[in-house]
This record gives sequence, structure tokens and C-alpha cells, in this order.
Amino acid sequence: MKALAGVKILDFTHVQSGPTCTQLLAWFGADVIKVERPGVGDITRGQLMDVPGADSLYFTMLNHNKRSITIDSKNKKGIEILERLVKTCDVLVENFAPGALDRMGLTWARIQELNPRMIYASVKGFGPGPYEDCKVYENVAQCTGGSASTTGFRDGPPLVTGAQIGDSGTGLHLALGIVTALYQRTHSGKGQRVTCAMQDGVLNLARVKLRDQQRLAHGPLTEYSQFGEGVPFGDATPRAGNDSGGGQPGRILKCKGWETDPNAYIYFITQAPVWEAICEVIGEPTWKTDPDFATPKARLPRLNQVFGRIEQWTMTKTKFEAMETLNTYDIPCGPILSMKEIAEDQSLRATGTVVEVDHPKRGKYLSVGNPIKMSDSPADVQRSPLLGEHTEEILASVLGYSADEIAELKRVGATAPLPK
Ligand code: CAO
Repeated sequence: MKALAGVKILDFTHVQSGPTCTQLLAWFGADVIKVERPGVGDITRGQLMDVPGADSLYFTMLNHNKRSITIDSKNKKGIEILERLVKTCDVLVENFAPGALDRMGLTWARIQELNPRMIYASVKGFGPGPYEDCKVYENVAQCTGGSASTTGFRDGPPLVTGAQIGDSGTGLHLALGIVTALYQRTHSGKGQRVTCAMQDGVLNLARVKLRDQQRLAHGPLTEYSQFGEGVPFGDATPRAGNDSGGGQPGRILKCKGWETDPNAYIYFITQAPVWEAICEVIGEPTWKTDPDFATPKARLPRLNQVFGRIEQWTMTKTKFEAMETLNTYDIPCGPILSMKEIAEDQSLRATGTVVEVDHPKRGKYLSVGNPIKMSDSPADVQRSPLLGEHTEEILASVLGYSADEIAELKRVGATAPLPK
């Protein structure tokens, strides 16, 4: 039995942030019923399409293990179905623009009236405040959550990161809120509202940068490369390139082949306990005792020199050769893996982190499986549903509609587009 078996999720999510949350819950065993607009569906079904006539990878990779029902929430009968779903489900998850559910008549007050045990979970761009009514996509959240201003190089513009920390990151936060609320309900018997703002989720992931903001008041950030370069600090946490912090400075260094391969690099950390081993590997044994290099503090103003010398060594090896050698000394490092290398990595396939999924319209494709491994609730990845694939099944088996009623709902446009 799966961890969340028996939990029914009314999944009113679209695009990325909400769907990542409900996909995780589905992998943990919840019955996730995805509500989509008849004839249209989640907008991502048709975005970034690569195979004509097949749901995009954007959609399929975010909606595994779910069932799809089409309901027009602006149709009177459609709202009736939704209300019956609210009565029977444990959790409602949504990430529409602020106010959209209220406009459907599904206010928090109405939801509590229908089902006091309901957990009502939402992703919004911002929490209460000046921006609460704004629509938000990934990069807006990265910019307003403090990530962009602290990402990139000092002499370049702010940068967004490829990891979807605004969308998927907030979906992950929301999933934790939901399972926590489910746990509290086992004592209280009551549902509750769970909200997660994308700005807040990003800031939570960028909290070390707010730490550094406050440290600035007490002097320069000595672990940042700009300290060693003699560049004065301003009044806000600066961008720090690929620096990693504290007594364990790190950088991305070139490896053999970097001239033609954009990913021939390795991340190298000069972890203090293995400094002597690093000196041996790179051929600088005197740095072990040289007072300019022997301690982390002494090295901080000389990081460019230190990493310049280490890079002379890494450039003589491929990233995988360097990784192998450094690992024999327990020196923390990691090759910069391209998505191609990750897609081909057999160990990620073996753990189910990268999975091959078969889809009736697009054939086989790769996806990312559940990154959270549970010994008693393993996730098996099942293809995403076709639009409305389970409409009749859900109406009949979850809500108890008869065949005639189901036909009537279709006829009045509650579950299918009306003929033009
Ligand atoms: N039947 C009929 N109408 C439906 C429906 C259904 N099954 N499902 C949704 N709709 C309607 C809603 O009622 C709403 O209509 P109204 O505006 O008239 O009330 C509309 O579709 C939803 O619109 P939206 O404003 O949420 O969609 P959008 O494409 O304009 O904006 C987004 C998208 C993501 C910017 C916005 O939803 C948002 O800000 N969400 C919160 C933050 C968020 O999750 N962002 C992450 C985006 S990427 O993961």
C-alpha cells in the first residue's frame, strides 16, 4: 500500500507549480483527479509541442499518475459536479490567478460549508501585500524572491537559473504543507487553508543570501571572490559567480576539452580537511605549510591564485578523470553534467530518477521520476492522462452518476464543449 493511498485530491492546477505538487502526491499514492477545461485542458498540453497531435513533454512530464476529468467550471451543471467533488475529496489544490476560484463560487467559506475536512491548497505569486493580485511565472518569482539579484557574475546582469525554483520549488513547498495539514487533520478532524507564495518559496531557498545581507553590516564577506580581488562591497548581497562559501571555497574549473565542449568543467571545493591532499594532487606540496596557503583564512585573499593553479591541473584531465582522481582523496567535486549525459546515465535509470515512459500518442520518452525514495511506498511512474480520459469513470465511480446523467451532463456542455 502506498503512503497516501485513500487520499483523494481535487487537482485544479495548471502550468507547472501546481502540477508538480499534485504529481508528487500521486507518486505517494493519492488518487489525483485533474480537472481540465473541456476541449482545451491544461494550456501546457499544447505548449512547446514536439510531436504533432501528442501532448507536449511540458505537460506529460508534470502530470504522471493522475486521472483527467473535463468540467466546465463556468457551466451551472459543471459547478454542481465540482461541488460534489469538493464533498468527496480530501484536498483541493489550485494555482489560478488570484480570485479565480472565488469567481467560480468556490470561496473558502463555501468549501468549508461543503466539506469541513477539506484542505484547500493554493500557489500564488505573492502573499498579501502590494503585489497580491499579480499573475506570476517562474522568472518573476526568481527575480522577486532574491535569487536573481544574487545569481550571476558581479560585472554582469542578474541571472535566472534553469532550475525551476519558483514553480517546482513552490510546488514542493505546497506538497509539504498539504501532507502536514493531512496529518494535523488526523487530530483535529478539520481541514485548513494552505497557501504558498512563489516569492516566499524562492526566498526560502535563497535564505543564505539574506544571511549574507546581514553579515555585510559587520564587514566584507571574506569568502566571496571579490574580497580577495580587493573590490569593495556595496550595501546589498552581491552576485558571487560560482563561489561557494565559508571555509570551503569552490569554483567551476575548466577541464580537458573545454575549448569545444561547453560542459567540460568540474566543480571543485577546497575543503579544509583535505587541503594537504589537494596540494599533493596539483603538485604544490609546499603549500601545505606555506603560511600564505596553509590555513583557510590565509587562502581567502588568494582564491584566484589557488583556483588558477588547481585549474592548471584540471585542464590536463577530462572532468570524469579529474572526478575519479579527486574522489580517491575524498576531495568534494562534481563534473558539470549536460542534460544529454544525465539522460544517458545508467545509475540514474537504475534508481528510477530518470525513467522511460510509454505514451499512446507520442511513444517512449524520458522523464524524471520521484526524487524522494521511500522504502515502503515506492513510486511507479505512469503516463499522464489524455484530456478527459477518465471523465466518465470518475463521474460514475467517484460521484455515482448514472449513465443517463452522464450523457445529460455532456449534452449541456458541463463535461464537453458544446457543438458550435
Ligand atoms: N472551466 C472553465 N473555466 C476555467 C476552467 C475550467 N475547467 N479552469 C480554469 N478556468 C478559468 C478560470 O475560471 C479563470 O477565469 P476568470 O479569470 O474568468 O476567473 C481562468 O480560466 C484562469 O485563468 P488564470 O488567470 O489563472 O490563467 P492565465 O493563463 O491568465 O494565468 C498564471 C496563468 C499562471 C499566470 C496564473 O494562473 C497565476 O498567476 N497563477 C498563480 C501563480 C502560479 O501558479 N504561477 C505559476 C505559473 S507556472 O507554474
